[in-house]
Amino acid sequence: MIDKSSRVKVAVQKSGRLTENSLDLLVRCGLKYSRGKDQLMCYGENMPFDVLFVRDDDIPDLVQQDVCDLGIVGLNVIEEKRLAFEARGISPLFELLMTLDYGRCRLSIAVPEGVEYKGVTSLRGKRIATTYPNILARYLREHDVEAEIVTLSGAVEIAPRLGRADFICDLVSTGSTLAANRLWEAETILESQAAIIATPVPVSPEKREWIRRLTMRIDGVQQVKESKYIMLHAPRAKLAEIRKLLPGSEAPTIMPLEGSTDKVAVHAVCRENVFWETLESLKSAGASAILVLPVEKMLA
Ligand code: PRT
Ligand code: ZN
Repeated sequence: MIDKSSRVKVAVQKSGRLTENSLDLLVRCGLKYSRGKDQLMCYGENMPFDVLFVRDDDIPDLVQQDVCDLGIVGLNVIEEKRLAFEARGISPLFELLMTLDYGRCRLSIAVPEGVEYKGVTSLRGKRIATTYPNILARYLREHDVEAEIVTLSGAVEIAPRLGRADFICDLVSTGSTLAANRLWEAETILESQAAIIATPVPVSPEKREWIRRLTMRIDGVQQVKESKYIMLHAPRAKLAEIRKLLPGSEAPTIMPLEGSTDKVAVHAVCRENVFWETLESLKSAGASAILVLPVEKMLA
């Protein structure tokens, strides 16, 4: 019988933009899991972590109410809920543990083509449609602008065409949805990415230790993602030039090549992505037998 109270419950978006990356991250941190029959939970087989699948908007509430110990969700949702909880005088609030390197987008105010806009003051007395009323209200307050916030649950981008609002405030990543709806991005009010939040209720020492280990592993996973291991042969005379071309690398290992006096082997960990252009520059500088390998794990 598994003791459920010592297991860390993590809320993850059931099906959406954050689902695949979040599960992938947990797997990279070493979690092996089996999916429950109802598909609502995953049970960790080798680590005491269980995953609960829910709508992203419910994640801050589940963590705040200590139903889940951790939750993975966008900063946009976290911030909106935090402001709503604060307005209701709820404390202590869930804790932001760390940000993650995916789910990037921004919450922006957008203006319909042909509508005059001369900066934030143009919003004065106008209607702005959004699904983020609290973040928008804070922004307007900070800019000393009074406007009417029209809170919608979705399809914000069509509100101006339907005559329900003058402007909108919505998430943007590539900007193509705005363009398709003949809107342009005027102000960014929040930069967002996925993040982990933790329950405001103190957890047992065992759980705390597992949460610490998870965040350490996530740090490691995020560091190696861009890292590459480069191996190449270099003419001794060109070594200085070639070393300068290796992106984000510390001191490389330099080894003699059997039967060659003028060439050496160079091995280096590069902490930035290695593009084709870099390989071409290395080759032009005299490097040969260039090999780029992914780094699987790293513990500094
Ligand atoms: O069903 P559930 O409620 O769980 O999912 P959801 O539909 O509310 O959320 P989902 O899956 O769309 O997004 C989950 C999270 O991903 C968001 O809360 C953000 O943190 C993050 N994210 C990153 C985005 C985007 N990029 C994004 N582009 N969320 C939404 N969008 C939408 C945006 O609202 C707009 O409609 O995509 C459209 C704009 O995209 P571009 O590329 O055309 O600019
Ligand atoms: Zn949602």
